Amino acid sequence: MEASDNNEINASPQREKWCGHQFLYKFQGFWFTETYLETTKRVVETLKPLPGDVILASFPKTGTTWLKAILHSIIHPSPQLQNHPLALNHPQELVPSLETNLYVEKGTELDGGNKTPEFIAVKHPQEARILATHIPYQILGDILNSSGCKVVYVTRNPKDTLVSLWHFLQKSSDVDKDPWEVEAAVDQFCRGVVPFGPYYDHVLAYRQESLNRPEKVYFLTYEELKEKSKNRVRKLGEFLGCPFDQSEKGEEKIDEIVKMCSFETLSSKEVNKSDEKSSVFPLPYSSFFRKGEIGDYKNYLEEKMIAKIDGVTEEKFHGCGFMYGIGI
Ligand code: PAP
Repeated sequence: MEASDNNEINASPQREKWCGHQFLYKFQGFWFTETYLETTKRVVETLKPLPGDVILASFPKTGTTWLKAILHSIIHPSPQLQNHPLALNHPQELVPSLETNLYVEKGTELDGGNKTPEFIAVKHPQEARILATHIPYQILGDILNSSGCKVVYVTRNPKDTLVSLWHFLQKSSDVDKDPWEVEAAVDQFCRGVVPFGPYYDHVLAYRQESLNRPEKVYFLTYEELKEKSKNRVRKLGEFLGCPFDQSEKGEEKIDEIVKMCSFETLSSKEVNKSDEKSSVFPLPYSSFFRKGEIGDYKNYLEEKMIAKIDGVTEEKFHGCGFMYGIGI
């Protein structure tokens, strides 16, 4: 870390009003809520990934819950469907997130703090723990590269990502009193002023790392996971060192994972339908499952909003040779 970054840790950060009477704070070029700014700094200061760890990185609302379910199913296969971990547990509980969950309560840091949850405590350095994060590569990259851990990054087209985020925010209590109008959401998203934003910088840095070091970072999109589910699950298995055999049995295992982790199956489980507040997040368990479709933004964004986001996508993604995010 540069000396100027250390100064930034202690200086008052730039801030901008967001919705729900909250402010977002700028740190190393990215925007955070007050809580996540603090937890992100603690992650950066204390996290030491182990060589066997798998880190699921994503911008919020791009498929994190889905990937949590898939990675858990690949790494910890369950022979029984009845007692399958995903039949009884929310994917957000099976795979904890660092800054939005584990580090929110002080003392749960992965440095052996006295509240470190049992299932996350280090048992064997080669054992795979699956941990999730929304922290940008620009901030977490050095730490990720300090160990042999593997990184899976999922992204989603910007318009569906924004619409999903907008819906998610409608569930939080303060938004009633201080709404986030769609137009303001589009404007802030395009300027990058959303939690963990700018979205575009977030995606591009992980993508670049996956191009530089494909054995370290696997990059995939929500849309290809929908359209080529079996192929992507097979590739994830290979990347994670848990390949499926080429036999009929291997195919069956992939089919089972695709089906178990589908939106239809997961969203029908009692644990995922529950309106109770989640133990890992101050929102109901059900808030992580809404529609799970490609192109739902068409039902919420006006033409001029679509054009505005597409303009930024063209400049940021297409300008870098990443031909993604428009025409979906
Ligand atoms: P997070 O980053 O806060 O953890 P994340 O899981 O990335 O959230 O995003 C939730 C989105 O994924 C929701 O999209 P929507 O608002 O457009 O519907 C949610 O419905 C969708 N989602 C959750 N699980 C699945 C799944 N198994 N398959 C497809 N989409 C899913």
